[in-house]
Amino acid sequence: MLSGGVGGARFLQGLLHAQGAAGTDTEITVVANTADDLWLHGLKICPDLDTVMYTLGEGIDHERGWGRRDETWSVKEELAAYGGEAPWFGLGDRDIATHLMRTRMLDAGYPLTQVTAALCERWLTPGFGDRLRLLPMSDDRVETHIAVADDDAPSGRRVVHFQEYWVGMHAAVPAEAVIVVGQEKATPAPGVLEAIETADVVLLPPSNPVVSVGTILGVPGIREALRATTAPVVGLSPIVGGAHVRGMAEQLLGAIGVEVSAAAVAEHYGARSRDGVLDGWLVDTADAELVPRIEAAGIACRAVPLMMTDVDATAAMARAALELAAPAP
Ligand code: GDP
Ligand code: FO1
Ligand code: CA
Repeated sequence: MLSGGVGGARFLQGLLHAQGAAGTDTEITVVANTADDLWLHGLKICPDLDTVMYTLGEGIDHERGWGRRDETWSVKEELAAYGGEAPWFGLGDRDIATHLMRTRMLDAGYPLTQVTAALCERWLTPGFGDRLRLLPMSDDRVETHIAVADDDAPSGRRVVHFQEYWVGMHAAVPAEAVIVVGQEKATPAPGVLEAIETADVVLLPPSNPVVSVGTILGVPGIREALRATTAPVVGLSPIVGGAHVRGMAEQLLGAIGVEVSAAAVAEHYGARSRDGVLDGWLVDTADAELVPRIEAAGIACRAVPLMMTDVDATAAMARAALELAAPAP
């Protein structure tokens, strides 16, 4: 499964619930987006890796969908009192411990893949053993930046880190361009290509098509591996009824010139038979009228309820995706 943060993590919970006890021999490899990552106060912060890790490890704050539950913000308050950088970015005291551990291991020379595995010893191993593996999409630095209009700039634009656009500016202004720094030079993290090649099925959860799934597909080699794998590749639309369910996918799809619709996102990923990666695509029942258009694009398609309102609803989505991938005999 390729994953962003909140959307991917919630889908993963549904997938595991759908597997239930019968799934004890099911192995899931999650390849998470790392282009949201940022350095702040000398700490390396990996929002999507941490959201998946905390969610599955039951340390997540459910209201926010990110960061730790039972969190306190003393360090954040003290940093703000000093006029520290990016006071708008909510660094919780418990969360900072994760960033301190990660940063120390990175400074010691461990690649992000190994750092992530070490942190998952605490968060995932107790509950999942080696059934669930969390990999960064790459150990190389890849960072999403957004160009926004700026009348004071000679070029009329300025570029901000994705986190400043989303958290600092609430995506309140249009994104004029999405620049993924380091995308072309990045290599897939160890184990990523092999997981895709040996998978029984590859799932694209309803994650952000531009800054979560898009940045993973943009790592050289990953799109090719998806096109080459014998595993069916099935995705679920993050766009329902012509709108994102949460976040800023609408603004970012606009920046890359893709219409905000369940069909346009599927066409953007493309049918495997037409130089794309998808074999199947699930849309919400609200978008049932788009099914023929998506099938005409060479992608098998079904309309099912796609709102992850609770783990049972999400499990039903996961089952529908697996069914679309391998129709029962
Ligand atoms: P992020 O990295 O924390 O932004 O999380 P993801 O990229 O994994 O997922 C964000 C995307 O999930 C957004 O584009 C939302 O539209 C989508 N999303 C969130 N909740 C739901 C849901 O219940 N159903 C569907 N279909 N999409 C959802
Ligand atoms: N999202 C916010 O909306 N506000 C925050 O203050 C915030 C802090 C934060 C700290 C650590 C972390 O791992 C994630 C954090 N997020 C925050 C979520 C982050 O912006 C995610 O990248 C987005 O949700 C999109 O993936
Ligand atoms: Ca993200």
